[in-house]
Amino acid sequence: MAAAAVLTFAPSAHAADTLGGSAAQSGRYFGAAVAEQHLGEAGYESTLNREFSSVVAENSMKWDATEPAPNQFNFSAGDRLVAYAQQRGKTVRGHTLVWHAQQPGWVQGLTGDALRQAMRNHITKVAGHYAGKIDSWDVVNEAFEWDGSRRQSNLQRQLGDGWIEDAFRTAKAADPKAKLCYNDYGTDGINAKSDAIYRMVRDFKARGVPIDCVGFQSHLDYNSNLSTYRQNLQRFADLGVHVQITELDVGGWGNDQTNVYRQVTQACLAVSRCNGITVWGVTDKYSWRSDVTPLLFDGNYQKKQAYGGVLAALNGA
Ligand code: 9MR
Repeated sequence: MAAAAVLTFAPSAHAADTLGGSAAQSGRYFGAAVAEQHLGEAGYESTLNREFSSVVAENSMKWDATEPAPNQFNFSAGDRLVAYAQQRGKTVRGHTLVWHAQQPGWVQGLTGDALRQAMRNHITKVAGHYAGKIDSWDVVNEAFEWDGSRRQSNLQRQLGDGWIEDAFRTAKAADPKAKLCYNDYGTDGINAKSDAIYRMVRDFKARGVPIDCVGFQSHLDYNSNLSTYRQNLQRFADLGVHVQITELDVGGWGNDQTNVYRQVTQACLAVSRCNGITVWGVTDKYSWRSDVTPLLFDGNYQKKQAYGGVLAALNGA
């Protein structure tokens, strides 16, 4: 009889000293949104390479970028990022297959079945192109309003409630291995919007619609109230999906952001199915909210105070 294999892990002498390394201690990733045009800038690349274990394209995998004309695909920028990540052992999130914003003009004019076929073809071709290379896909992005109703996008108006389910089933067929996520903002606690998404995910799980994860964008401010943030993550996790913090940034408006960054990190660590955190950019200077300096590195790639708070939280302090 073979002896039971005993795996021993050398206890780490000291806590890890990068975001990615520290998150890995609990099996999680710590990622950043990347705009490929900044690759090549020394500080950008060295910070990305040192600190982050996952990347997501800030814009280049969106519909307008990948399918500028009907059934004509351009994967060049996305491919560059995927190759960059693979060469450095980083995982890739895919963002995003279907969204009401950043649709190419030709999609905005489609109605009825033509829009349905265009959506399915887009998902099939894009998820198919990257199949096997994406850890998690944001299949559908931002389909709900604050009050929990469906956003009245062209997809919703033309296709009715079933379009989200249709998108997930199509993505599953195109890339059976990726985790398939629903992603949204304003879901930073228990509220009407997160309630509605919760009901959708519960219904999908009950009916076998393929959904594996929910992304919580978490575009926050230094004084955001996060009193039900962890509880909200946990209730989704309890449905049997992974939860991920997907676009974290914290507007500082001149104030220290450590407290909110720390709370978000600790909430993810407290939920076993929260398997990763992504911040929405590497440096304040290229952030979509650069005026409120919301990221962990300043414009000179210096670590901000909040960086220390996140690192300490990841290391269990
Ligand atoms: O950061 C992105 C910015 O560069 C784009 O101009 C913008 C276009 O809509 O999208 C930003 O990213 C968004 C993300 O794709 C979805 N959630 C909200 C993000 C911030 O607007």
